[in-house]
Amino acid sequence: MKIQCAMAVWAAMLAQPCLAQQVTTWQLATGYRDDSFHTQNIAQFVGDVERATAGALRIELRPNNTLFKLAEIRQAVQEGKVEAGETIMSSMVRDIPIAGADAIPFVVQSYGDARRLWHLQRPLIEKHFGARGLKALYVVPWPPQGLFTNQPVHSAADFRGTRMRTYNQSTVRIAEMLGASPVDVPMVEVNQALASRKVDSMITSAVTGVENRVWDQIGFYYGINAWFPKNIVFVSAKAFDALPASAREAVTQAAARAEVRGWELSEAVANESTQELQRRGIKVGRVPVGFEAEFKRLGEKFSREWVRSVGSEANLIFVPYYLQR
Ligand code: PCA
Repeated sequence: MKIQCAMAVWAAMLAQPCLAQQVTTWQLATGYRDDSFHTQNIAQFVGDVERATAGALRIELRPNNTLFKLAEIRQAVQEGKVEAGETIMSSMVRDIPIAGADAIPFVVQSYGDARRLWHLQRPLIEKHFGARGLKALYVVPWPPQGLFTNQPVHSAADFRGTRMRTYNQSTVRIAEMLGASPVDVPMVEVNQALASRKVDSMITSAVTGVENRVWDQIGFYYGINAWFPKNIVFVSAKAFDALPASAREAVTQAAARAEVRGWELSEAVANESTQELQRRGIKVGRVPVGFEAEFKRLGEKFSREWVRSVGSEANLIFVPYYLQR
């Protein structure tokens, strides 16, 4: 009996340190695959946070649309169904129109431009996120958006009656302007959609082409640098505020590092994947000059429509953006 008592005391003492360390677990939902460079960057962020908090904050990654579909993730975090998430900013335009500023054709032409745009867009995103109980952690761009087609392109007329894969409002509107039918296909299903001949062309990055091994169906990639869309990683403000100050600091610092690392990764991946497309037999080149001019005119039309629909917040970004040039 005595021995049993002593053992119980020992067990309680051993258990103490575990009880003292309260572990918080968040889930982080994303619509992209584990092997996407964005997801790999999130995995490093998660590792940094776990290390810096000595395991007190664990973040479980839920990739591939398994928890929520990409376009539903912001709402799910807002409603407290999941603590954290990643989505592409332009998927939020119905609710937060200014989030689409990075998907306007031919405004941003380089990573430097993309950075300037983000500095101007960030305060507005933070304001809209704040109003919804969300906290933005960091943002990383996709490589520039190019044009993939199964036939060589000569003019805008080539798209009439064809099917164009879309992933946001910009790609839908461009398909409409070109006279193509927009077909919404999540990034992780692009390969399948091409293999079953559901789409003839798409605007996306070279890395998305590589990840989906598009070379069996797609013959041409035109580096039109249409825009640099960004993914945003965010958390419910309630979940964030519930952390002790030291853990909040660890998350903020790991997020700042993830942003720097992600932008570098994106640029490196942009070059590597364009080369990979070429190695796989895709013809990589520029669109004919005449088509480029037609396409730029569509881009201007798109910009006018966008500024009209977004209103005064558009000026807060684009007046300084063009003045800084
Ligand atoms: N890939 C994602 C978004 C932008 C990109 O380059 C996609 O095609 O859905």
